Amino acid sequence: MSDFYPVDPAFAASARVRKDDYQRMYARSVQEPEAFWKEMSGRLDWIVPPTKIKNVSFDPNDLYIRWFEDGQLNVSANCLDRHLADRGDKTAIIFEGDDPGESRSLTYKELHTEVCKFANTLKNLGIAKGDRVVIYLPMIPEAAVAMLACARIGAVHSVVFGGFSPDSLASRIADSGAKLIVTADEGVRGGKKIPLKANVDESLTRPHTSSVETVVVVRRTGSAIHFQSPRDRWYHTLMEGQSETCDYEPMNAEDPLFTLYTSGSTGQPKGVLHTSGGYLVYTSLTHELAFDLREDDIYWCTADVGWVTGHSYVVYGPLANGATVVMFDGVPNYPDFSRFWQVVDKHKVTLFYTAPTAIRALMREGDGPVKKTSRKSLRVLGTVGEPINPEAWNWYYRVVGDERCPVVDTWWQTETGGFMITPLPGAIDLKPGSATLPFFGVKPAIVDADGKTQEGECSGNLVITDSWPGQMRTVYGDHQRFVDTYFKTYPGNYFTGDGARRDADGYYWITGRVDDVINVSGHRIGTAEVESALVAHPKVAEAAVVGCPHDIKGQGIYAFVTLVAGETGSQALVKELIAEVRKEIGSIAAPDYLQWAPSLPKTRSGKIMRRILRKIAENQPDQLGDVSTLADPGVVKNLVEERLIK
Ligand code: 6R9
Repeated sequence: MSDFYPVDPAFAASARVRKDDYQRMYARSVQEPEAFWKEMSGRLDWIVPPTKIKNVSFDPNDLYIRWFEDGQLNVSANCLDRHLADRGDKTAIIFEGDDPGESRSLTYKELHTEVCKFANTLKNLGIAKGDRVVIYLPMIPEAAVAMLACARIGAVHSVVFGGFSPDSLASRIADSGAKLIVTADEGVRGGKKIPLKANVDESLTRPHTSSVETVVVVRRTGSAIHFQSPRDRWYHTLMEGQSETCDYEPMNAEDPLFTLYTSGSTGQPKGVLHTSGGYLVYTSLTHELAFDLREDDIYWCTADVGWVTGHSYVVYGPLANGATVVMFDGVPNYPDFSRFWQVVDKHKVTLFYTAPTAIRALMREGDGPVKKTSRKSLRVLGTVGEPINPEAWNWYYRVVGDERCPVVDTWWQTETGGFMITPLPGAIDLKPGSATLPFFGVKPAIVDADGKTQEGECSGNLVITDSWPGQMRTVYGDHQRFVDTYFKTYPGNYFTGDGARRDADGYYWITGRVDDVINVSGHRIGTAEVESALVAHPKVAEAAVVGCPHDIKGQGIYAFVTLVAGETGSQALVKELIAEVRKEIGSIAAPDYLQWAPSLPKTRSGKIMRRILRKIAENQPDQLGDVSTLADPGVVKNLVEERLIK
């Protein structure tokens, strides 16, 4: 197992960015950000080109972030219309269904037509610029159509992952005040049906969801569903007879494009708001350079559109670049563990982008399912979502890529819009487990707990010291929360919530979240959300949730639960509580371990000491650290003895 892979000279020879380009362009991007980003903004078609490039203050008392603020553009026009002349007949989307027998594709011309028809549909249903639309769909082309149709008319979409429960969906509807929902009768994943429309029906019985006037339903499986007139409308019926053209709305660069809800350390998920100009410049540029995109590439990102990776690197970045994108509505192990590689061979995929959790799950099945496929079309492999362990990295490189394809480990967040620290495959030597060096315009720094900047080789908390165009602009409806969450901890800096180490070569190694967020299979779960789902049960007095090591998921969820006086824990109650979390949030948040806690370790001021619980869940009882500040140190002894991972 090697820990260093220099850039392959043959790859570099024709790469978009080589070593000396990287150094030169990076230096320019941070020394002259205005000039650099003005030039980069030229990659888009602007209705009114921007003259004001950057206008930013990270001062928590006077925070504003504006990029290209006097420019006007339309994101959907940039993803579609401008390609029609040269790429009209080029494939935009290759759809691959859960069932290997199901695939179809749309050219840029066809996608443009669909988007125009759906944009007209939305307008006819009374949706106008600034209105919010919730999208709760499987990974089908209609998801991209709905997103781009919103962008075309200036409506703000909020995509909700199809795995979220009716309650989670309801809270997102309530927070966004959406007027319309786009959903499907059902989804299908790994051969199993997901009752999307029934979930929508249920969510709309919850409080504060009465803003919804219309539910548009895509027919995916054809199963019988409940239809409520006049609220519910079929997508295919609405689309009949719609005009195939639709003028796009001129949008200011800083007009909202979408909100996407993501978990933080406290409270309910936040609506991360991204705007139009900076976001598209940033996602398209990062996509082009990190994957070394060519005109004839077939690009496949396995992420669901319900996550930011699906927004930036299934839909907006790649389509703005005129790329051919595979949209996959299945799972890695259905019908069998070869599926990813069968799809690669079927569609001659050249650029492949997935998550460490999928790589680890496939690695566990051995080399056989990979080796029976060709994969010779592959050129670049990517990973995202969580730190990748060097063993999985090497397997991905050696077995999947046949030691031929550079692996780009892209570190970024919902909040950052696009890649922040990532290799550029023709320019940056690789070290398995490191996301390597910052992208253009990104200024990372590592600070200690007091905010003191560390120099050279060091470890600590990762901050970004200046703005980049893809940065989120606010928390929807709660600007103060945006300021408090990201800019108060280390004033003058954006705080990422991640820990990192920098080595002697200046490479960054992300060590994971330093806040109360658990990264389960690359998905962020707030401990507070799981705790509130648990305490909602009448038998639960108190709950504390922490992360624990998990071979496949990276991190698992470990819950400590204190029952109300008089109740005793049983296996049946464990099951019931886990089911409760599933119902309240969704399966991804279901605890892997649930330990009964007669009481929880607390400080004298009553704060739960999670540091201690984390060590217990990590099976490191000898590293509990200082327990002298505990109100009752005896509490810990019982929890250690009864721990579930030994
Ligand atoms: C894009 C996305 C963000 C959190 C982030 C970090 C972790 C993502 C990573 C990574 C190490 C990588 N993360 N990519 N950690 N190496 N290449 O995943 O967004 O869902 O908001 O999660 O994921 O902890 O802070 P999001």
